Amino acid sequence: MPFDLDAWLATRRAEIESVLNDRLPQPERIDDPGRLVEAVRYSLLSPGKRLRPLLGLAAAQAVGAQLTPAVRLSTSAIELVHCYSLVHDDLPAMDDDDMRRGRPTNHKVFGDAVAILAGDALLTLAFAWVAQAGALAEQECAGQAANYLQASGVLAQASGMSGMVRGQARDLGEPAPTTLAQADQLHLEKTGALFRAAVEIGAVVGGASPAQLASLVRFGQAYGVAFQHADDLADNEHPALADMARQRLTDLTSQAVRDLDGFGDEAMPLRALAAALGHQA
Ligand code: GRG
Repeated sequence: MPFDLDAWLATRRAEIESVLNDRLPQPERIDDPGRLVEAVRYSLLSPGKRLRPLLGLAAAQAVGAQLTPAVRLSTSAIELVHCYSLVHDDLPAMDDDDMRRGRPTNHKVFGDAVAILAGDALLTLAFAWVAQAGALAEQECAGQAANYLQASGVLAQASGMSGMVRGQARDLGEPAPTTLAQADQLHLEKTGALFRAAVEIGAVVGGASPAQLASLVRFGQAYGVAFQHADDLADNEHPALADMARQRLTDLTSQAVRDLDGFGDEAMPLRALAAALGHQA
């Protein structure tokens, strides 16, 4: 029977939404000075595609792991980092956007100061969730915590000044890319680092072998760079590079699918996600 990506995505998305909603403080049960929790819930529970946690779950599945509460919590943590980056990126000091995910941006509703704090809270909560996931996994099976410690390092490395934050600094501080190589470098850091981390974290908490991990890291990196090329093409961002970017998108997604050659049917969600991205070329 052919693999039904839409059905898989709908099931996994519902699981991720439950984690996000249930694990955040519930406003009716807490005091919320400065409307910080309300601001965090506003952005995190707004309708995003949840692509990064989905990729994490798909990677865990690819290495044959059960999608346990610990696996779901640690992969959902990546959405917190992504959401923080969107809230901060939308601020007047950065992209100065009024709308995000079809709604007014966080700072338009809560003000700049609360939006900064909401982003800070999301980023720090992400690492709390990975730590809590490690404790949960250790209860399920002794010795698992080490994988979650490793996942936490992967998330930090990808988010910070050798990954996404570095890419944002490059984007703000340097002229727009005029060559495909420059665009690739920017995409690798600003967008690709977190996508790569999403796949790597899923693989690590899923107990990947070293060979599986190496293949999945290559997959995640190719997928992440390809995702940003597709996003730029859809937005007509760098028109002079469009033809080359379209070819690069095809090449990267084909490479990503080949990176999964050593995997069985468990990798069908990852294969289908990469193929769907390639169809945007
Ligand atoms: C502020 C530290 C800091 C970093 C910002 C990733 C980033 C760096 C900014 C996001 C701005 C942006 C629009 C980047 C382009 C591609 C991208 C990451 C789009 C949003 O991702 P989707 O399409 O969004 O997965 P949803 O809303 O579905 O989660």
